[in-house]
Amino acid sequence: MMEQYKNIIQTYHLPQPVYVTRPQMPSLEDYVRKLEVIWQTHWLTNSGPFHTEFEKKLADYLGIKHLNLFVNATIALIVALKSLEIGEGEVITTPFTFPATVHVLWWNRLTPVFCDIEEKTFNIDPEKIESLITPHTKAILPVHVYGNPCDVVAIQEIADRHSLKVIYDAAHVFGVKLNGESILRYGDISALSFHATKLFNTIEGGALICRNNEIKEKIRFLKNFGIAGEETVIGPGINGKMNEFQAAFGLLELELVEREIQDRKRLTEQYRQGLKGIAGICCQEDLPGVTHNYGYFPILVEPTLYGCDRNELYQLLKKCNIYTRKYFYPLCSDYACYSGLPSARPELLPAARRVSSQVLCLPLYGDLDKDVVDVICKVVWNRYKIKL
Ligand code: T4K
Repeated sequence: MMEQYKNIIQTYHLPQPVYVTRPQMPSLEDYVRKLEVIWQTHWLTNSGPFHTEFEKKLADYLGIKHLNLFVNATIALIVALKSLEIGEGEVITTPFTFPATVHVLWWNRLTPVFCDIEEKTFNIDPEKIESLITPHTKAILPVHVYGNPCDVVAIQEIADRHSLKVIYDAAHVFGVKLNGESILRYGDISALSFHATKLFNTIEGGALICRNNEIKEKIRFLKNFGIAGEETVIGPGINGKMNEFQAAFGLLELELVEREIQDRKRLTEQYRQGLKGIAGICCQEDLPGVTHNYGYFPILVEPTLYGCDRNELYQLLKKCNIYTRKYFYPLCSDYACYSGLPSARPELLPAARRVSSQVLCLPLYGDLDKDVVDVICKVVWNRYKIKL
């Protein structure tokens, strides 16, 4: 297969590997200054001074009120479901996501019910939700995939009609706004991820955003073993705390994130321009009313128009030292642990199947060289020209 690509590989092979992302990091000097404070105080975790400062500054930056920091988004989502006391039953979610979204249901003894997605945003399709609701349905768990907001209004209307909770997997929407307001204001709870591969990172990390102080307090106990005082445990909890090293990192990242978003925006525009006119390569556009964060750059590869399928393009780019990712392939509904569920039947999820088989996330991060973006676009173009 690669024989016909010899010329492309020879011309465009990059000397250094380029990965789908590269974490933004503060300057080492700045971080060392924070570490010196930790070395003086010996306060390493359990709501230390950096944790307190970061929690407040982060909530201010995001324009929301009630926020709890977490060690990562997965534990945060497990706690979110516990905090709403929805008990056992079914939760409607998307198969087009990272495994964590669905696994947190398993940890809560809840059964996932997979709903198909919208072709345009790759998010759960509100028009398909209602027919999946049964007397056992407890909640909806949508994901704002790649930072594109779900149809939050339609989802809330359905939830209200059927008295369901809404928990957003908001791992990708750091800083995203809808009509000038944070997207994190929607739903009962939203969970952010600050994993190293995210636009905004604290090495590992996450946060829950909820609607009121009562739930915020409940979450605070749940993430700290249920401890309310030296001699008081008010219920079963877990250890979901963010430590001081993560919080200190996060404080410095907050100063850099606006610049990171602007750099990614510029590169996104360059990609869109560079790939324009290639039949069978489809890029996502900005959505009306949305302030995007440019966390990912996904394309869809339609094989009959483009001339080869997504997997072949992935391999070709890899030969050029360009490591793209198939986020999210396979679908969660195809994992052995979930494929036996009635809602996992392939014919019920046609849009998710198509997107999952065609999607490819191209490298995107603030200090990605614009010449590299140019090379990536040229590889995609040159593969297309073989077909012409
Ligand atoms: N919900 C959704 C919708 C999510 O996308 C995620 C996480 C979660 C929930 C759970 O959040 P957390 O519990 O993690 O907070 C990565 C991340 O590990 C994962 O956090 C993320 N989603 C997912 C989309 O991407 P992998 O398996 O692709 O990671 P990995 O290690 O292959 O990294 C990708 C590339 O990034 C590497 O090829 C090189 C680069 N990289 C990675 C790391 C870790 C670096 O340059 N430096 C690094 O330190 O899952």
